[in-house]
Amino acid sequence: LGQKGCVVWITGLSGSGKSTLACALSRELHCRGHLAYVLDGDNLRHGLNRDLSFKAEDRAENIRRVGEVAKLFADAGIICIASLISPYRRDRDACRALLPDSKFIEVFMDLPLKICEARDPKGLYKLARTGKIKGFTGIDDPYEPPVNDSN
Ligand code: GGZ
Repeated sequence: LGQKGCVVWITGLSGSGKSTLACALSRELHCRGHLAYVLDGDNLRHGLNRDLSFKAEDRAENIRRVGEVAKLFADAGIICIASLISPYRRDRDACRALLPDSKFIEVFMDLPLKICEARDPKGLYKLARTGKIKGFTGIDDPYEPPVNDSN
């Protein structure tokens, strides 16, 4: 017991399908008899992380907190699926460093900005393009894709 706990960390742009994948993965794992729990960035920003903005320091703090919580779930033997934009490599690496390498699985939703923007499920890209949201990831804020050093 407790040996199955790990963190699946899903990173990518807004609208790239992180939450959809997290939800589908969680359902599939439950069907197969595993304990899984989703930590979704957008949801957590209404509770645990309601005090945080989208400036770089606050994104770092957002990710740090979720990384710590995800580690607690993993320690409890649960497969924790974290879905956050987590745009900075440094912040993601800090979460990875909390766990043994085999217990932190990074998943990159490698979707071009163009497609995410065309989907625009919440109309946020449109607001960002027209300057009504400032510092939107992919528009006027950075996203650093993972580098896969196993290739
Ligand atoms: C990026 C923003 C922003 C800005 C609001 N930049 O697609 P969504 O709407 O539902 O999910 C996004 C969510 C991002 O929260 P995260 O906690 O995942 O971000 S991070 O890891 O960077 O801390 C998006 C919405 O919040 N949103 N303003 N300026 N996304």
